Amino acid sequence: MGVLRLVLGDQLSPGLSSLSDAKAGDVILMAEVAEEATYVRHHKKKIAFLFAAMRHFSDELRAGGHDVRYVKLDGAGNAGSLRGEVARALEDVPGLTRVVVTKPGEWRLLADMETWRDLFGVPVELRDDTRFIVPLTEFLAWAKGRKQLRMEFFYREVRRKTGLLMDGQEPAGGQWNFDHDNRKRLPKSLTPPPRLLPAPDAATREVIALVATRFPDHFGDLEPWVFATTRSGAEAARDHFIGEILPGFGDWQDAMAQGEPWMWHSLLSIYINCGLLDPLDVCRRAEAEWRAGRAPLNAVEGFIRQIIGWREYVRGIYWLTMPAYADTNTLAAHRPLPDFYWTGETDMRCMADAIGQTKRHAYAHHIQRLMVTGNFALIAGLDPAMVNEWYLLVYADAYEWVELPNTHGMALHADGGLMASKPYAASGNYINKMSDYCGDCAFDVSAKTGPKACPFNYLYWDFIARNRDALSGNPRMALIYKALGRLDPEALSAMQADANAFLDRACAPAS
Ligand code: FAD
Ligand code: DLZ
Ligand code: SF4
Repeated sequence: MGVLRLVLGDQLSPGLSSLSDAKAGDVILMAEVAEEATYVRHHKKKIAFLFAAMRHFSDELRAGGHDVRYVKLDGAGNAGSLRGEVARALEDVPGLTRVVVTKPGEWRLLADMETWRDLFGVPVELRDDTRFIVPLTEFLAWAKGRKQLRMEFFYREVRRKTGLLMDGQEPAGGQWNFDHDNRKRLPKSLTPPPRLLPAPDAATREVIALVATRFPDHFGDLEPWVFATTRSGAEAARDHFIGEILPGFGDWQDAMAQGEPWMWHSLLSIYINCGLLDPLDVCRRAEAEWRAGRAPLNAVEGFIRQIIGWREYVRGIYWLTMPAYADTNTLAAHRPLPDFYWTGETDMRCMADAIGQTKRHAYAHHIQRLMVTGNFALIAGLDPAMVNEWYLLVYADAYEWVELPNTHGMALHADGGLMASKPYAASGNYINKMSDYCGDCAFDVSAKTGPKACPFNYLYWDFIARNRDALSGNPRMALIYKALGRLDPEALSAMQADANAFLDRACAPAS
């Protein structure tokens, strides 16, 4: 009487709830399946990373004495879906009478799993994912009855709950948040530090070849390889970040520089989200650096806030609001995605840089995702469903529970302001302030209209004018609508005409 325990590609944690009572006679199923790789056409590097990490984790489980049924993508009889592989395992292995799985991070898969009991005629137990710091029931209790679900207040609760950066009842350093110290532009004299970018091992090379053959038309490059695919490799990346990079994380958190994809960011989301690293453990190690005097508080607080604040918060928002959340489109944005989101070929230097590195590495840091590609999508009025799909497939750390609230809510304001009290809309001025992109751009960041004008400038004012009904009642937008009122009507019309002409060209279907 054994149990079939399904472990998904982003559940590579030995402490997983579905494994907590595993015993002799049970079978752990892991499966590389076409359906998960193609329901959105994931970046080649993302698929290769996950398959390689899954293969290494199956070795870890076997070394721990478990019986693992690992189905490779090109394995004989691969059913092509998780559902199909569970059915095949129940058929092939005698004596399996139950299925246990930790709940997935995407609503579509959870909805599917909820049909499995009827489909297979055996009990299917869906267990909570306990790898988060705040159980969903706690988040739902926090959210209940609140008019506004602001991350900052949630974050303070998690600081108190975990004791991270607390001196008794008070926040360390006397402040909860040191963000105002974290908005520096990178001086020309400073170069970001070199990073630990592991070469692929044999298992990873095998998977890279498999992905190249099976998914040649998917977005993105397989080379150069930049990710660890083992737990020890992820731990080395963590230790390298915490020991060498973390002290600069705060100062340069919002800065961007041409040809510098990593800056002082941790590059750890990919490992945390698939279970190779534990989020609370990473935060405790970061705190220890501050307590030992090796990293400043603005860096450590900023880093910890992203993990125990933003990461936990967006997960709560996702499960609180799905599935209706994905269908909202409160700014009625309907333009299709311009082709340059796929090719990176545009004269806008900032967009070309952010999309180019996304193609190369399946990575862009937060400010590029929010204030370059996200900001463009927002002010251009791109269709949220298309933008969400893009973000879900291009980044190696993307699963819908984390990608959707960040894109739909934070970047696109498509949820009517549930997540962000005002849209993160900005003109070229913001990008110029935080980067060195504009100096080398074909467009002029100080020009507002005409063929040389920075598109972010006229798109920004077109966005503000277009959404007057939806946004002008927001007190945080009052100054902007005052400024709109002061604009010379002819100048505004010229910007609106430029915006429409630009978007008609950019969003035209490829011939
Ligand atoms: P760092 O800048 O070093 O931050 C440290 C850690 O904090 C990250 O590893 C991550 O675990 C966490 N973190 C930081 N910001 C966020 C956030 N807003 N939400 C959740 N966790 C956060 N993050 C994802 O993990 N997956 C996504 O699919 C994803 N999509 C995004 C889409 C958009 C439009 C935006 C604006 C942000 C998105 N983010 C996403 C959040 C953030 O950009 C990434 O977590 C971060 O860039 C990952 O790189 P890093 O590990 O170097 O992060
Ligand atoms: C993202 C992904 C990919 C590309 N492939 C697989 C796979 O073949 N097998 C698997 O178990 N999981 C895969 N995943 C991760 C799942 O899509 C992920 O578990 C769900 O989206 C829920 O977060
Ligand atoms: Fe981007 Fe405009 Fe600057 Fe060019 S001028 S890099 S388009 S912000």
